[in-house]
Amino acid sequence: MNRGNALTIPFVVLAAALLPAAVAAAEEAPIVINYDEDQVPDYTLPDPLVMEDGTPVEDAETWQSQRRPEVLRLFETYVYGRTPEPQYVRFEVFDEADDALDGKATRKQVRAHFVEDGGEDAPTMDILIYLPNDAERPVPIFVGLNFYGNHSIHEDPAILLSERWMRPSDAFGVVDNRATEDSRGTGAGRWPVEQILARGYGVATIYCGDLSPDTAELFDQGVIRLYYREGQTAPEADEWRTIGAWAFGLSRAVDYFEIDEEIDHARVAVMGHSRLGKTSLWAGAQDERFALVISNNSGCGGAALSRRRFGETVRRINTSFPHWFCDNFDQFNDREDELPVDQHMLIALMAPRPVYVASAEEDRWADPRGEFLAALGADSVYRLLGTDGMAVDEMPGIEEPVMSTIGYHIRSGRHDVTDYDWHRYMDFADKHVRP
Ligand code: GTR
Repeated sequence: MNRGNALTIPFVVLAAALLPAAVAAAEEAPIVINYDEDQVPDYTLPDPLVMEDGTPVEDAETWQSQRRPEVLRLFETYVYGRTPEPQYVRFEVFDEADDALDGKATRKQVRAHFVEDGGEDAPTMDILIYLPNDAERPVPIFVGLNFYGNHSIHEDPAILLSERWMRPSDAFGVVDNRATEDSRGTGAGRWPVEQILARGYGVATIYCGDLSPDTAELFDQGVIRLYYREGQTAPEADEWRTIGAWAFGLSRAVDYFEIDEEIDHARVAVMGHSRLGKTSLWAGAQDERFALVISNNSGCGGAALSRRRFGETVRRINTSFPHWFCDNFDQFNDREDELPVDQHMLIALMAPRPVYVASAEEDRWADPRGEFLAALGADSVYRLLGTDGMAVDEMPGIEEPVMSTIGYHIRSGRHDVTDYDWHRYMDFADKHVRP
């Protein structure tokens, strides 16, 4: 660990000096959560097709060479933080079995090493992969991060039980921040592995905590600390935090897919739920090797428009999860209208690749309408690039999926990933990625 203790003293003094003012300010303005559509403030979205200096973007070339890099830089600087170029990655296939899941699948477990001789404490990332045995090679694949370890997504006893730090959870069999044997398969409801294989896709997953533990105290103890300058003890205001580190891991998984001849690295779909859906969008925005990007109930800081301030708000998310976004994002607490971007522009960064946004009716915290409007708000960029954009201009009804290049559905039920969601993602992939 390269934390310089001497450096922490001035920060402590500074924090002590600032604390009373910060506490007073927080007391003055309680965080208000709005669930009333009539109370959504008037707002104007920044136009994805107008440069910061006011120049209109009128052709695909200008989007690709000028506006797209500009928008990406704005998200890096003000929302998610800059991600460093990977310095060292080595893959070790530590498990390979062609008779997994009653002979239906080939299972691989691959460890990515991020330091040459890191010793036991070095951060590593384990990719769990299932490929359908009866599908032609190379096989297209869905990849996504999971919340409680690779062993939580299926009961297959051969999956290595994660030994990494985890958020406490009785339901997921986590005791003293570590997974136990009881944890196996506890997240399987969100990962219908056999159904995905039956439709001819592979599926790969990584525990997000391998990259960055999901807590403000330890978040830099995965890959982030590896990229600190000498003496640096925290990311700068425009540097990556947890969401950036998680997205980095997804890109490293694609690095592996590129060298595994059984996997079709030109047909990789990235899927994520909730905080990990924010991450799949950020990964897809930065890394154009993802052929399809899926956001499942990603909400604030994901697919939902920040300016609507419906459900979770920028201030609320930065207060509850100070380690997710870069520190510059705090400037927009209660000042969403001053953001140089909104989340429709994040979705536009996927263009012209297919992107799918999914909401759930009861998931008001994530603002389903705001998720739909952000997807719709990317339409002008998708059309400029010659695609059909989003086929509707009004929010569709419950379980009426839209399957244009920008896809969308809202299903009944709560904040979750269901078989309904997965089958729509596969329908969408059948149509756009594997026609
Ligand atoms: C909530 C958070 C949301 C969403 C969710 C999740 O507590 O406010 O932004 O990310 O967690 O990841 O399940």
